[in-house]
Amino acid sequence: MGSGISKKKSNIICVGLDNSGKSTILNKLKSDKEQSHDIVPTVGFSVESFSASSINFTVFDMSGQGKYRNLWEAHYNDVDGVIMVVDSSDKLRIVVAKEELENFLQHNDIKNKGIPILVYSNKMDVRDSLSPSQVSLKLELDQIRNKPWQIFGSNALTGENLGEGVNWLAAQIRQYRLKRQ
Ligand code: G3D
Repeated sequence: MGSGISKKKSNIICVGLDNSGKSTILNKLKSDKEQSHDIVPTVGFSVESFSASSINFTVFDMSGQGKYRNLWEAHYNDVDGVIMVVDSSDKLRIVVAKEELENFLQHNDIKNKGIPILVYSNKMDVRDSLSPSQVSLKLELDQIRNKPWQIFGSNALTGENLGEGVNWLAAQIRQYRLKRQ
């Protein structure tokens, strides 16, 4: 039974403003053989597939460009988990990131689902960047009532803490599935 669950494909969407580090994170999370060394800048929308923690992830990588919004909103109805990437060194645009997260959480296809939200407080290596608890306060994560969430400080360049985050997400998705069976 366990393997049946872990083999089921999960749809993870990755959200975050442009330049937050989404492409770098996704490339790091891919297995070494799949890893592309030329990171292609995110242009609006791309679909990435990779596996981690025995769960297959399909990732919709979105940029902050509004014109692609309808395209990625179409994938909201079968989403199992969310990765939100925040640039912890960009203290100005974290306000915009908060608005994006708020809008996302209020979306009809999302608001009543208990899907897990993983937040990477990325670029923690940058001097004077915000700590994960500061980012958590700015994003008002404690206002999220009906979804499990967790924030991890990450450095996408070295990969530090990326695995921890994804393991948390994978465990949450398994629990969510078990609850609904
Ligand atoms: P995006 O896909 O969200 O738009 P990218 O973001 O993955 O393209 O990353 C944007 C820039 O931030 C890249 O730099 C990338 O190397 C850098 N970056 C990503 N994660 C980290 C991190 O954890 N620490 C630091 N210091 N930099 C990071 P360039 O210079 O290629 O634009």
